[in-house]
Amino acid sequence: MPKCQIVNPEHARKSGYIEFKPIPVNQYSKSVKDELARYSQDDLIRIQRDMVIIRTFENMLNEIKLRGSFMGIEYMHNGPAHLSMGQEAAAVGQAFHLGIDDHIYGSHRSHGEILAKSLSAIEKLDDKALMRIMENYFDGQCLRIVEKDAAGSVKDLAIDFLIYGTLAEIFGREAGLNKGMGGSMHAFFPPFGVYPNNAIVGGSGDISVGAALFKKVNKKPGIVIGNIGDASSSCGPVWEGLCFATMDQFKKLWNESHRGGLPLIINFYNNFYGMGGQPEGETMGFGMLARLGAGINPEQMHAERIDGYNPLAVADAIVRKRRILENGDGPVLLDTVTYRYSGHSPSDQSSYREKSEIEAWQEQDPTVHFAKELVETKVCDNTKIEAILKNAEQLIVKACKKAVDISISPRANLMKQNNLLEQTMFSNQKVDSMDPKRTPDTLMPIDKNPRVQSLASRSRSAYDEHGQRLKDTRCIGIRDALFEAIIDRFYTDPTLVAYGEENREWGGAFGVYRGLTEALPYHRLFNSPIAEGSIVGTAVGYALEGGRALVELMYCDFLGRAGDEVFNQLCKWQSMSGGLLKMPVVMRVSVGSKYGAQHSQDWTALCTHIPGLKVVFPATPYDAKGLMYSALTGTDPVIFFESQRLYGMAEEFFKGGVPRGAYVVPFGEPAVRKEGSDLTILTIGATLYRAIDAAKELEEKYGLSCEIIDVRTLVPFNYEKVLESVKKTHKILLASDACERGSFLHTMASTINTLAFDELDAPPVVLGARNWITPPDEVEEAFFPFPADFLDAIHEHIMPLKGYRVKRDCSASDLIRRNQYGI
Ligand SMILES: Cc1ncc(C[n+]2csc(CCOP(=O)(O)OP(=O)(O)O)c2C)c(N)n1
Ligand SMILES: [Mg+2]
Repeated sequence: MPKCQIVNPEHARKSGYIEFKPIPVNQYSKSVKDELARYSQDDLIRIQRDMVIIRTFENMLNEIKLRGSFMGIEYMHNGPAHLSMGQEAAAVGQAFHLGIDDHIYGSHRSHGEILAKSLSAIEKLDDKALMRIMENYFDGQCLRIVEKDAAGSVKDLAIDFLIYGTLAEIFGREAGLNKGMGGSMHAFFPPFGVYPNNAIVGGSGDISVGAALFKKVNKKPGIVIGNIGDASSSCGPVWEGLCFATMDQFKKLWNESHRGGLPLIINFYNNFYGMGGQPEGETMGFGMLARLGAGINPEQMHAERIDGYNPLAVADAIVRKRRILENGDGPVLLDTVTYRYSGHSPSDQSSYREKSEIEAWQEQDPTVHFAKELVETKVCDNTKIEAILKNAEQLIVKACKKAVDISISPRANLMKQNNLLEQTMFSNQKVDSMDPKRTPDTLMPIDKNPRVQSLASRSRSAYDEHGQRLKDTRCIGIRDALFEAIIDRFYTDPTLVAYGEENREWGGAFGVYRGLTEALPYHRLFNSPIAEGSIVGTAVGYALEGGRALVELMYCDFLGRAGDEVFNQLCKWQSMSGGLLKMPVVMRVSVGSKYGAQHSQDWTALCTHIPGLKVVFPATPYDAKGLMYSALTGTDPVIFFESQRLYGMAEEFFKGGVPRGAYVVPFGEPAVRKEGSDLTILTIGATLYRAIDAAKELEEKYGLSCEIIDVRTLVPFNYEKVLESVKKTHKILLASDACERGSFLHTMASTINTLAFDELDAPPVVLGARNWITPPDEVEEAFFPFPADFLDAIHEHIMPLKGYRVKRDCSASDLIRRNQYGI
């Protein structure tokens, strides 16, 4: 709690009522005639054209999915196609007034939105800009295919590009908008302001908030719209996103220069169904979706229900709501009424709804009714309306022929070495500043920072000049080393923001950020709601827009709360975009101790299992600082593990201690902490220090010389040093604090087996924590691997230690027993 906001008991205990304002429901009542002053004839015809292009596009996909052919073009499409026939007016109305700088994020049902927003962008861009976009997009790969038989204007070419690029993406072709790696549910095209569409229901609910945060923090033009379905209104990421988006601090605490609400519209395309369940009337209790905004903030999110069957009603709402956002009074919630005629997907038999219901909506079909109004108002005649349809069919047939033809539209060859996915799972770039032209907003010169000054007098090393071990409190610890790297980055990269729970006044849960509060304005360091999903999801959105985010989840035990954001979003957008987007997000998590079952697990295995994440776990201050530099100058998502046991740990290994200036510890290279010849011990994180104690005992009592290797980085990892060591020692024990079952060490052990089987005298042995809950601190010795466990494991499974008696049974039969019980 910032000290400037006093919690006054007199105010808090006063009696009264909260009052709600009426929520507008379908208040727009103008006709085309009424709007003739606002829209030119061309505008209105274009609205009709865009709706019809979308309808024809979706009809084509429906035919292909259901019958394997469209207008004589045969094709089997096995992938998904969530179609939006019936929803065109909502998408076109929304897109009409949006500019290139306005970004939309969407869902699995977003073909219509991609086309609508892009058609609107094509109209607004001049020929030169359009050509530049098409030529530069993946080196013109898509353009080359469509320009061969181009005959019309540049805008016509751009429309061909859009329709072919979208369809080729849906069919998984390399010339598709995302190199065929996104497919139907994830296709997008940033140059026209179309940002990632998400197959996870509600996925854009927090990602779009992060995108709006980026625009606000970095003063970028435009607004963000998060388009999500009505059934996503129950999802955690959506609720967390709403809470994050409406934090009071934007309007109350952020500096004048950045004060005001997020430039964000959370728009629910309300087609009244999930797959088969009905949010209104069945699975939710809000009565009407627009009510949701009412409880979120005093502005009730300016929520409204608007008629998505009238493109002009939607376009009108976007203009009105944009004004609210531009006045700094956002965000806004829209409940856009619409309806899908097709099933959830083409295979769906619509058993959950009456045919008469579908027909009732079809009778009000916007493509028919709007056309009728255009003719009645003499905007155009029926011949024009028919020509629009004919033209749409020609466009779609042309694109479809090319997209199904494997000789014109091949798929990416993923069998070859260094293929598209090998190149794009990580972007592996080094970028000092994501916006080098700007100077970072800070509150004081770095050398005036009180923590920087106080650290100046600390020893950089754990040892004094006589080799005496100093008290940790007199030295730079891991906590300080992290701070040094982080504050330096804040003074280099203006886009860098850090947030999470208790990040500001508290200084981060474990004091890493102490001193940053004085240095940084609110918009660069702030407390988030206790909403881990949105902490990570907004960071994803922030990065997709071009910024760098450093977020913290306190304990890695809370990873589950951000499950989808970590396991489906953070890790996948670089490759799902075909390498177009970068994901410079560093997520700090700590491995706890002393706090029992729900606060003390090592969940490295969960993260290393996910393709697309880099995972590091420093155990020394030198590495903590150097790895943090690597993480904060990289362009990939990094899960940065820290051990609470080690925050105060001083530098014992690097001669001269932690350097004062900047340096990088490259990802992937393990460190040999101690050389030896009889046995290799490989460790992750804090187990390093217990391995050192075990090695001492092994040397003193049993004459065994141990080589200790600290992995430092789990993903990526270079095995060379480990293999060299094994060639020398022929034996290896791998130890970490993670539960043994499913531990990442088993992957490492298996790789070592594969690569060095002939060198080994015994199988690589994995020593982890027991496969239990973490018990309380007082009895944790029975759980985590301590030196005696190292000796037990070595004695029992690698080499007998003369005269040694195991501390507890870890024989083969006990191993079998424990596995039989799943413990
Ligand atoms: C987290 C998650 N849960 C379930 C699904 C399966 N699923 C896909 S679409 C869908 C219904 C979504 O309904 P809504 O959000 O209203 O969007 P609509 O399909 O109506 O456009 C479901 C349950 C999913 N993709 N993601
Ligand atoms: Mg729905």
